[in-house]
Amino acid sequence: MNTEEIIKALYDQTLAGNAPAVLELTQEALTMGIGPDSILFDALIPSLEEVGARFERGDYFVPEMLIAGKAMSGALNVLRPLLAETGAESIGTFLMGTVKGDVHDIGKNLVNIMLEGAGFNVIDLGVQTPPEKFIAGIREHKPDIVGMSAFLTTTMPMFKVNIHEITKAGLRDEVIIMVGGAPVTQEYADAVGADGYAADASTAVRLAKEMIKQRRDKVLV
Ligand code: B1M
Repeated sequence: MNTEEIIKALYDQTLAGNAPAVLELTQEALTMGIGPDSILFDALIPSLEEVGARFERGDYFVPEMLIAGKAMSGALNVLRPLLAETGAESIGTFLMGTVKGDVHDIGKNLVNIMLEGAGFNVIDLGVQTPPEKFIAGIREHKPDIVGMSAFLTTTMPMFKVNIHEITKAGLRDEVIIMVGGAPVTQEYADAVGADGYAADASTAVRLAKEMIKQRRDKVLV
């Protein structure tokens, strides 16, 4: 198979939720010298976008979405060390979680991988994270940034609840709060009182670095 064929096969097999084939093709693509970012952005992510579109049209149901997600996660495990390859020193601690009521974690995991690659120490609270777990995480790990992901319009309001609870616990000034996830927008992030929003993993990394620098510069003035 040439590059184009293997990318197409990865796209098709992810769409079909064929985890063993996706794993095998990912390894084959890497052996051929195809970059991990190309595997991700040219095959896996577009395929999951199509899964979502089919779900919206009623052509796919939850089980199809689930197996496609599993196939993607398997490939992500192989790509993780390659995407996160770095010699960088830790530039800050990032506490991350998907909000309460939400089980989506592929996007969050991808952001984590890219953050680790950029030199962040990432503490992942997992999915369905209630406000008290964010608060306990802040007390325990003293992160520079708290990241919250939400992937459903019904779970996005948890950002506001979390920020309210963090404020009530007296911890709001200690941390930068960043939000993201497919349905989230800059306007929504502003409305709930977050400090930052990013639409994708690489923007999230850039913004996280910028916000940490701004905060440290402010302390030095
Ligand atoms: Co769900 N699901 N799902 N699902 N699912 C979506 C999100 C949906 C858009 C599909 C659709 O209708 N088109 C839709 C949400 C509609 C809405 O609310 N607007 C939906 C629905 C409705 C549901 C259920 C309610 C279905 C049901 O049960 N009837 C249900 C909810 C369960 C729950 O959470 N309580 C459900 C369940 C599931 C599965 C479990 C089957 C599975 C999840 C598997 C898993 O994550 N382990 C699943 C999947 C796979 C999807 C789709 C197909 C793919 C999501 C994904 O992984 N995308 C999705 C459709 C879609 O998004 N196209 C869909 C790839 C990922 C790399 O992108 O997640 O956007 P994304 O992450 C990006 C950015 O958002 C950003 O960076 C990431 C990387 O670039 N980002 C951040 C993420 N977090 C960030 C944090 C930041 C900054 C940036 O700062 C802190």
